[in-house]
Amino acid sequence: KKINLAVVGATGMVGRTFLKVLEERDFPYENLYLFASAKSAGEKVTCKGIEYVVEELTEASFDRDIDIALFSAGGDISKKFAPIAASKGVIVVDNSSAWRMEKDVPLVVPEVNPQDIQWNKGIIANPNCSTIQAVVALKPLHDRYHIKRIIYSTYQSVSGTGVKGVRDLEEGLKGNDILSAYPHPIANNCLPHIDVFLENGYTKEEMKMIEETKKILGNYGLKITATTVRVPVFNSHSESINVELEKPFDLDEVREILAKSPGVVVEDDPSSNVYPLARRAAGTDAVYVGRIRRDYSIENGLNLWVVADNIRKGAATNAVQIAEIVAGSLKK
Ligand code: 11C
Repeated sequence: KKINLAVVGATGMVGRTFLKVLEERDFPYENLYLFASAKSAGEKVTCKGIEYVVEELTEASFDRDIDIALFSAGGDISKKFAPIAASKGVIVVDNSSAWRMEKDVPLVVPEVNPQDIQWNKGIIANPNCSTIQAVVALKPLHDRYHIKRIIYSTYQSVSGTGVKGVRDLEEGLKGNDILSAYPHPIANNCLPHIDVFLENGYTKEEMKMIEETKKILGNYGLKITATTVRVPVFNSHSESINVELEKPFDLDEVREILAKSPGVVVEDDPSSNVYPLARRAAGTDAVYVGRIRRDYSIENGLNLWVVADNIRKGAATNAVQIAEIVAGSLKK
């Protein structure tokens, strides 16, 4: 069954990756409509060998027969246009943070909580990139051993900031420290500062990881803390994840469980220098897990190193996977 699909924010970094992923996965759409701001309207982009002209997003954009819309045009656009689209019968898969914590909006990672898609009321939220890769790795362990506490420490690439972050690093590596994306040079630096600082001393990125993890795992009693750091890497976020499990575990069994889990690739052979690497994860859709070892400082403590491409699995691919499930459930 073919459906009509729209992409909002089609010319942005995630938007272009949507088109690449739709093509790679041969998403079964009949018609594709591409929208962006007035500034980008008129640009031509290609998907599945067909050239499309990007249209300006307006309130009338969804008056056509559109079944699903992938949004990645920032929180303000989503706040305004996702309800308009939903009111016209479109199911929105929104990559911004605008709707994620709303009670009647499912927050979905298909490998973790696909069942939550069912109770959508027209908007389904795609989680933050750093949360997505973490929960893909943690969910199978939560199911088997039950997680009590999580400590996230992240090493996040500049593509998470968008084109400005990428340019700041490119220029910085040439010795030209422009500060268009960050308050300090990113080249040869680590900034313990992603998104804005909140009153509690955490950054918004840290609180997103904490709150989104609880919602996706459906466990608001989980104890979680996070430190998120921007590092001079172009693509892929890396995360050190320390977890305290309720039940005792066997390390070989942990490796086996992870290796069998959908979306996970275990790369864990330290004696041969094999562990997940940002450069190798870039351009792929898997969540790589390695450095699997005990935390001897507590009972049932476990350490993991988790890496994934933040623009693909962390954004575009995850949204397209959600859209595939929605498309499968739509009847015309
Ligand atoms: C970053 N995680 O790496 C952010 C980007 O809420 O979708 C994605 C922000 C979001 O800077």
